Amino acid sequence: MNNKLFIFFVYAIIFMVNTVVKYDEKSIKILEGLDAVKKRPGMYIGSTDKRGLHHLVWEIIDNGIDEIINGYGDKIIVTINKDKSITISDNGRGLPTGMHESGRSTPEVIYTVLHAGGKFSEGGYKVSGGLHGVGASVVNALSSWMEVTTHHEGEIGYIKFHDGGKVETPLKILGKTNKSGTTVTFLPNPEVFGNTTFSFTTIKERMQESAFLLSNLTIEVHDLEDDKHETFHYENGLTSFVEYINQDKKELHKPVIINSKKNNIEVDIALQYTEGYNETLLSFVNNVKTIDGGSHEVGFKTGLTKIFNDYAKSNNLIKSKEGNFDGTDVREGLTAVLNLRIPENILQFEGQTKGKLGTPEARSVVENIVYDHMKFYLEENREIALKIIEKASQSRLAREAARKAREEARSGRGKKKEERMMAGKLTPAQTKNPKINELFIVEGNSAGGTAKKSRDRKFQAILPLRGKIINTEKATDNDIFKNEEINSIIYCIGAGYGQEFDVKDSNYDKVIIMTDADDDGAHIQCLLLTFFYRFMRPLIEEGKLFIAMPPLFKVTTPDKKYKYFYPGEESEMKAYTESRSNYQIQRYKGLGEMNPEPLWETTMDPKTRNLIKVSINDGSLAERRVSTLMGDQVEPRKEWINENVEFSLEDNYSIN
Ligand code: 1YM
Repeated sequence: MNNKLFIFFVYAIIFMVNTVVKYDEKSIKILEGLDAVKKRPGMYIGSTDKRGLHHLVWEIIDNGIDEIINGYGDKIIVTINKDKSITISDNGRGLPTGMHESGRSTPEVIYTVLHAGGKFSEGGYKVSGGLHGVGASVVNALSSWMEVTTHHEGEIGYIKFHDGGKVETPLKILGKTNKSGTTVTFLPNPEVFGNTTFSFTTIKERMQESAFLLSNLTIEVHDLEDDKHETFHYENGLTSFVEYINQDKKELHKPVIINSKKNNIEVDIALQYTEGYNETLLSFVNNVKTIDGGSHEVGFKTGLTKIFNDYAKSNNLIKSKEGNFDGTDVREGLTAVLNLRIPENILQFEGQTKGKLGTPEARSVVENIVYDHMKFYLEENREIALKIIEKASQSRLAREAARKAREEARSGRGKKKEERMMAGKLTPAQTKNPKINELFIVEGNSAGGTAKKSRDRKFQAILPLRGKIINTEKATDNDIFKNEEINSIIYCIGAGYGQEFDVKDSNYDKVIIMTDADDDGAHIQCLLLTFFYRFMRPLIEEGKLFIAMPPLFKVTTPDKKYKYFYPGEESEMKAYTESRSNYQIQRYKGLGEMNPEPLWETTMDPKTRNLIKVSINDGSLAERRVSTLMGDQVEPRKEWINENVEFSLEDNYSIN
């Protein structure tokens, strides 16, 4: 070999070694990045429960939706597969298949480098705010395997990963195509997620919401395991959204549409008043739901309150001695959806889950737009204006009457005989400490009797309910407040109800619903939850409403050892009994049949009991769910129950 050739070889080897070393360093870094995700999944996706599991799906879907928002493509398909994996595809441009400067293919980089978001091209579109945009690589890191297929500029590219992001098949070109788009399939790692079953309902509801917000988008959702399919497409966007929320209610007018732009903030609003009393306000910013509201909602409320007061005054509809409408008066029966587009440079999300808009400008922008638009609308539509003002006046009257009644009840004056009787059913706690006291609402007198014997009388009060309480979703206010059981509850809690409810006045730190572990008990729970949701919602929002979990079985062995089993633990009990030769099973048919000690130990003793905290994950869904489950129409209820009720106990009872 001549010298030149030798030197060339030496250089070639040095070059190769260098490249390999660099490549390895990079790959180690990448794996370290993904390892961090595996070690602390919660930091990246919030949690590893059902919510976290679905977060993976939103992450991938959001990438597809971003592509469509940018004007590429108009369709997303989500398919839950039989093997528990999930496939998401869009018909956008497809992922580029070229090599990245690191020597890896672009799809490999997107799916293995943490925070490879921010997209590729300069001036590319904005990544959605909130929890989103943590990157497709996080999903890969938490998956047993993931496959990505891209149809891009005439070529089909394919890459596969396994074990949380290790490349199994590097990007290869499978052939030619005249389509474009991206398809991603992944199987969540069962070691990370306790439960890896995707919920068709959860996905479907979220996709429907996206379809309402993006009127050119079509979304299909399929569940191949249960053979369920839905397609969403709403040309009328937010208008359809509001009509959908109000579908079981009586509306006062056609939805009002507001679309305007100020200081670079684009505001879309649809609103519609109904004959009912509930307020539903939903808001989104850059297509991300702002569950905890924020400056835009504040602006919306202020603008609305101002315009109705100004309109009523200038049209002599408020007498000066009557005082102004407050916000809740002008929002009674209102359904409104806000959707804002805010440029990235002034976009701020706040709060623990980043569900609250911080951007201060949004407040005045929305307030002014709402004020101006509604002023024009009310002047143009006098009849509708009068109907809404009438409703607000009624609300103000009711509010004032309730306030007076509450003041009287507090001062003990005007306490009626019936009220004293109702309170007579209550077995109060010995001390009166609202910071620690607990109220057990118990089904039936016999269960009430056991509960009375079981309780710690110092701080636990027992209120037995005689029969089933009235369905507050279906009944008129008049019937509701004639109902004795409802009155007892309101009276015992002592903090008012409805708009006048003030959680600070509650006599109890915890209100605990304690029913039998059977169908009847579940029904009573439902009725009580509906009541609390409608009339004492802050009690739920403040985390003060609970459901007790009495056991269903007690298994005792000859050595006098025993163990309790709860609804849904049938298989655990089977395993327990099968591992023992001699045992006795006791089935509790109801709380009334239990002895005081076991009831105390399993269900009432704060040290040993398990309580389910009732929470509202998502206001609009809760609203729809309560309407569906407790309202007039039978069909939607049947459908929902058939689709969703597994008749087993879940660890978190949330209205979501
Ligand atoms: C089913 C999931 O990811 N679609 C998708 C993603 C991307 C592009 C197109 C795209 C973007 C750009 C140029 C650009 C990208 N996402 C990322 C990242 N669907 C799905 N469709 N060409 C194609 O922004 O300039 C990078 S490209 F990093 F955000 F994941």
